[in-house]
Amino acid sequence: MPEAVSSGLGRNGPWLQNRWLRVESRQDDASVSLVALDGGFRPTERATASMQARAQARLGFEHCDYDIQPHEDALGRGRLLTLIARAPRRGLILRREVALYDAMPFCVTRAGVTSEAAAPLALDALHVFETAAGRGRLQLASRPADWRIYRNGWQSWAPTMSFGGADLDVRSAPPVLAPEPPAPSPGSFASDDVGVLYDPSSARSLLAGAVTARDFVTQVAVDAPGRSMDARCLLDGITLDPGETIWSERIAVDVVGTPNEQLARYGDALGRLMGARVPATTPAGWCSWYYFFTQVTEDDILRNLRFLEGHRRELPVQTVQIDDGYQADIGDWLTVNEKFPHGMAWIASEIRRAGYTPGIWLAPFLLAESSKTYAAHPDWVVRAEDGAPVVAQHNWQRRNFGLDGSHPEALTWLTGLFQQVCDGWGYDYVKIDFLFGAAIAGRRQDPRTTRVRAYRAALDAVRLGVGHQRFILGCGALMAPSVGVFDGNRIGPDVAPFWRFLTHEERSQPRPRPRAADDGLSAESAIRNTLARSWMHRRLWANDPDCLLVRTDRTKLTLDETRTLASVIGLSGGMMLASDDLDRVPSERLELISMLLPPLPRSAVPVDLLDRDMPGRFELEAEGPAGPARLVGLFNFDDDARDLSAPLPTGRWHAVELWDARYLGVVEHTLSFPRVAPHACRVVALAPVSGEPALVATTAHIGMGALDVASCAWDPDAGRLRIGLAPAGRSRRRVFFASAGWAPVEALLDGERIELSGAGEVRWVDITVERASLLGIGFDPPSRR
Ligand code: 9PG
Repeated sequence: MPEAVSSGLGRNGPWLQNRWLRVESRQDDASVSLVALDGGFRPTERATASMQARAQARLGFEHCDYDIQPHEDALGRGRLLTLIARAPRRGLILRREVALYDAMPFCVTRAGVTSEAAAPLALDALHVFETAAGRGRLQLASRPADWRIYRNGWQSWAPTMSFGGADLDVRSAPPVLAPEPPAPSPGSFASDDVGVLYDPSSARSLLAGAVTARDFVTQVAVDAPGRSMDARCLLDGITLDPGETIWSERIAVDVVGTPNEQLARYGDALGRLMGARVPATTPAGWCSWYYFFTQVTEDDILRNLRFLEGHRRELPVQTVQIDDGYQADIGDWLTVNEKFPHGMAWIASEIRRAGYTPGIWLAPFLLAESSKTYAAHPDWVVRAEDGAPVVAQHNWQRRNFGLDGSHPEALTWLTGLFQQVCDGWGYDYVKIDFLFGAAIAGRRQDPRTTRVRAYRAALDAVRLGVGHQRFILGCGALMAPSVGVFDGNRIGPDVAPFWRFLTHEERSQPRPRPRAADDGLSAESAIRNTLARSWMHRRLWANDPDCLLVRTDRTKLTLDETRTLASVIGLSGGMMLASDDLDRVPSERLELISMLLPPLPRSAVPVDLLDRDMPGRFELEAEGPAGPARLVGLFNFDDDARDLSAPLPTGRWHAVELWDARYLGVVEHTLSFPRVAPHACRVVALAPVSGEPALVATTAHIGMGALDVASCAWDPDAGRLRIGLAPAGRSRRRVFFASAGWAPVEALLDGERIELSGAGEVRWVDITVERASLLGIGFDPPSRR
C-alpha cells in the first residue's frame, strides 16, 4: 500500500509530499522546488511560472493565494496544489497547479491565465517550469561543461541524442518553428516535448516533459553555462478573450532515479494521458522504398509478394507496404501513374489474396505546387504573413505546401481520401508521411488554432477516414502530439545502404569525417535515434526504427555494419520492416531478417544513453519461459577498433555470443571484448550458472532463446534435459546447454539421434528446425564418471 500524499504549510508557502518527492512552493512568486527524498537531490531552489503576451513584458506571479484539494486523474490519486495570483492592473488571473500522486515519483504542473480585461490579448508562451535567476539557478555537483543533456527532436527524423554541456545543439529546420530559435550557442539546447539534464558527478537527473500535447508545442530549453532550464509551451499568438482561460500543457517534472527510469515513467504517463494505441503485437512487413524508391513498379511489388509467399516459414511478416511512387502527384493520391497499370485496388487484392495486409504510403499533409488538388484549392495551405504559401518541404523537384488543418474543407477531403484508400481500394495499413507539413508556422484559416491543434485536427480527420481497426504508421511526424492517433511511428531519420553520408570529396580522404549530430539519411543516424528513442516503444505506439537492409547489391554496408543494424533493430523490439529486392538477397542474408521475426515483446534499454551521443550498451532483461536471463548488445560506434565492456549484475554467468555462435565461458563482474572492429557489435546472452543441467542460449533469433524456446525442463531421475523448440527465427541454429557436472551422452531431436559438439561445461548441438520440435539431451550422473 503506497502511502498517500501529505501536505502542509511551510515558512514560505504550502508543500506536498509523497514517499519519493517533496514539493515546496512559495507564495511570493508561485515558484516550486523539488526534493528527491532518497539523498536530497534538489536541482533548483526556485522554478517559476510566467506568461508572455505579445509585445509585453513577461508577467509572473506575485502574492499568491493557495488551495489544496484531493485530486484524481489517469495517473492516479493524489493532491492538487493551486497557486493563484491576480494582476489587477492588467485584469489577469494567473494560476499554477501542481499535482502530486500517491504512487508516482514525479509531479505534474501546468500554468493558466484567465482574462478579466476588456480587450483580447495575444499570447506567445506560458513558461511552466523555469529556473529563476539567482537562487533558482541549477545547482549540480559537476561543472556545467560536464553536464549531459538529452535532447529530443521535434519530429520523426529529427536528431535525438544526449549532448555535453559545452556542445553545440542542432537546429530544427525552418520554417517549422516560430519564433525561429536563435542560432545555438555552446551549451544551449532546445529539446522538444521532453528534456533530461544529467549530472555525471552525482549520477542524479532532472526530467521535464509534456504529458499532454493537444494544443501547444512544448520545448524544454537548457542553458548549461547559464545554469538554467525552461519548460515552456508556445502559444502561437492565439488570443485570450475577456472571460476566457487558457491552460498550458501539463508538464511532468521528475528528480528521482536514473534518466532511463525517468524516460520510461514519462513515456508511461504521456501514453496514459493521451490514450496511446499500442498494437497487441508489434508488426513486421516488407516496404518498397529503400530498394526501388520512386521508380517502383507494379511488377516489383508482385515479385516481392511472390517471394514472401514462397518463404512464409522463413519470413513470417504480415504487411506488404507500397511506398512513394504510385501516385500522379503529391496531393493527387487517387490518380495513379502508368507504373501501376492495374490500379491500386487490384494490387491490394493481390496482396490480400496472398495472405498479407496491404499497406500504402501517402504524404497527406503536403500539396505539391504542381498538383491538381492545390490548383483547385489554393486556400487549403498554410500561408505566410504576406499571403504566399509556406514551403513545408522541397522534394520531388518541386515545392510542397503544408495543409491547413483548421480548414473544414481540407479536413473533409482528408477523411474522404482515406475512406477511398482503405474502404475503396482495400488498404488496411497506411504509412502517412511528411506529417509535419500540417504543423509548420504560418497563418491558418482559423486564427484561434495553433500548430498542434491544426495538426491534431488533420490527424483526427485521417483516423476518421481510416477507421479504428486499421493500422496507421506515422512518419515525418510530431512526437508527443501524435500519441493516441498512431499505432506505429517512425522514430528516426531514413536508413540508407551506407554507414554515413559522405560527399565525393569526403570519401577521398584517408579517414572518414566524424559523424555530425545533424547527419541525416544513414544507417548510423537511424541507429542513433533507434537507441535514443527506445523508451517510446509500446508506451506511445510501436516504434518503427526504419527498415532493415541486408542485401549485398546496391549497398556499401559491410557485414559488420549490417549485423549492427540488425542487432539494434532487433533488440529495440521495434517494427521489423525489410526493404530489399528479396529475389536478390543471398540466403545467409535472408537469415538476418528471419532472426528478427517475430520482434521481441519489449525494448532493450540504452544503459549509457546520457553518457555519449551514441549509446554503446543496449541491454534487456529477458522474460521468455526458458531463454537466457539477460541480453547485452555491445556496439563499437567509433571509426577505430576499440575494446568493449559492460559491468554485469551480481553472480556467475554462462555467456554466449550470437554472431560468432560461441560460448565465452563463465563471466563475473565484467563482460569484455578486446579490439572490436569499427561499427561492429557483440550480442551476448547470459544464463546463470546453476547446479543443474540447463539451456544457456540459442542462435536462432536475436532473443537467443527468448522466443524460439517454448519450454525447458530438467528431469534428474531420467537424467534428461528436455528443450521444446519453437519455430521462431531462422531454422539453422546452435543450441548451447550447461551440464552442471553431469556427463552428456546423447542428444535426440524429435527422437532422432544428433551429434553433440564441444567439450567441458557448456556444449552445443547444431540443428535445423522448421517446426516445433523436442530436443532431448541425455546425461550420466556425476557419480558414474
Ligand atoms: C518516400 C520516403 C520514404 C521514407 C520516408 C521519407 O528531405 N527529404 O527530401 C526527404 C525525402 C525522403 C524522406 C525524407 C526526407 O523519406 O522517411 O521512409 O517513405 O519519404 O518519399
